[in-house]
Amino acid sequence: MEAILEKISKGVLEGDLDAVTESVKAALDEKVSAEAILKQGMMPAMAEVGQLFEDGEYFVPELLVAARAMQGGLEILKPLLADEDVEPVAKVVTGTVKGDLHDIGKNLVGMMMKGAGFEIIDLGADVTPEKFVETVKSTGAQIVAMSALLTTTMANMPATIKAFEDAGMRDSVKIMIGGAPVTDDFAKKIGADGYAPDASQAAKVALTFVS
Ligand code: B12
Repeated sequence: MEAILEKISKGVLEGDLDAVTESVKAALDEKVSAEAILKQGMMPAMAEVGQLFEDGEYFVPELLVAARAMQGGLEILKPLLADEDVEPVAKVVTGTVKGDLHDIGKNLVGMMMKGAGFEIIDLGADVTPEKFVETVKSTGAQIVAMSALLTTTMANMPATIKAFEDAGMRDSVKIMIGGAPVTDDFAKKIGADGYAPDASQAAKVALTFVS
């Protein structure tokens, strides 16, 4: 198991999409769980990519190919992390806030929530406050899950909450936030209803809103 997980890590680190998809498939054939592939193979590699970027050894092109390799692996794991047959417990609108293009963590949150029985309405990345509000209005979603990976775009989280207040909808929707720079303190400060540091805890927090 170690060797195949190492191959997956190396693939993400080198941005080698084919190596990642092939070794993820091989790991599943070896009966390695989707969770182990994600938590012990792909996520530590992505963290290392971030560190290399911070250290000035990687630049944006390396981030992009690593992200593409990570997304390729996630696509294969998707059906295993999200059980398609569950009756939806509530609708969740997911999106990365305005100005922010990071969507890997947000996608993972959506997959884990889907696995926990939620219906996901994904708005993608660079989502304006108005778009979040419009979508909740048109779909009747009960939960909004916002992601931000940049300290500069975190400010669009309170802006989105304000847009819900201005639309007179703040009391009819639960708003949860997350992303690497986001903290529980920040969530409390801006009046969000919930925060989670990772995707599996995000699904647990969402469940507390409906139980
Ligand atoms: C991949 C990546 C990119 C890719 C994104 C591709 C994509 N499709 O997502 C690309 C190349 C596009 C990119 C661009 C940039 N990036 Co970038 N990027 C990263 C990197 C390496 C990994 C992010 C990632 O996917 N992590 C893996 C996922 C699984 O983790 P995660 O997102 O944190 O999500 C988890 C939790 O946070 C949580 N979570 C996430 N969302 C939510 C939502 C809710 C509701 C909840 C409850 C939980 C939750 O659950 C997730 C799963 O467990 C990080 C480094 C890092 N260590 O984070 C830098 C990083 C975020 N990027 C950074 C920067 C500076 C940039 C650029 C400005 C670079 C540039 N000069 O152009 C641009 C900005 C573009 C833009 N406008 O958004 C900085 C941000 C610094 C800061 N403090 O603001 C970082 C931290 C790198 C660094 N160390 O300097 N980037």
